[in-house]
Amino acid sequence: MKIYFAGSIRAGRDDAAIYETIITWLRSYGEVLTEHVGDPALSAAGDDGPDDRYIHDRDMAWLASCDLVVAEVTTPSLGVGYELGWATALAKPVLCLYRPLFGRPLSAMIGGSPGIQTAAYSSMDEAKRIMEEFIKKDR
Ligand code: 6IA
Repeated sequence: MKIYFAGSIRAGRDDAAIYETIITWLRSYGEVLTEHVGDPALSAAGDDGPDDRYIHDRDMAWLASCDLVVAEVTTPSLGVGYELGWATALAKPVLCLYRPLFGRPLSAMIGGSPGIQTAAYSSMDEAKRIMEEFIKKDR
């Protein structure tokens, strides 16, 4: 199974350690195409490819080829929102995990999308339970 994980990069790396934990867990279910998103060495100012066009085209090809998408959206990111829009247009199964934080409600375009399953979590154990249920769901 090919899994596309999405999380904030240029929008801020505060949750990079959480992305890394999720990616490590997802690896026991399949190939995570976007492992670099959880790389603690990747900073919001760093670079990971020759240029933005390369990154965009490579990520879009991965998105088109994946079996499902898992996103951590607590840190709102333009890039993740763009990926989620495309993922729903491509009819991919999509799970969005977020930690409810005071004063920062989830975007209505994510929470209201019929193509996206959203789930709030407050611990990694809870996030793992939600992901397991999502991955094992009959489609
Ligand atoms: O707008 P953001 O940068 O927060 O968007 C993050 C999302 O876009 C992630 O889910 C990635 O899949 C994708 N993305 C954005 N930048 C990159 C990247 N390198 N490499 C791979 N995927 C990316 C750019 C590094 C950057 C710090 C210059």
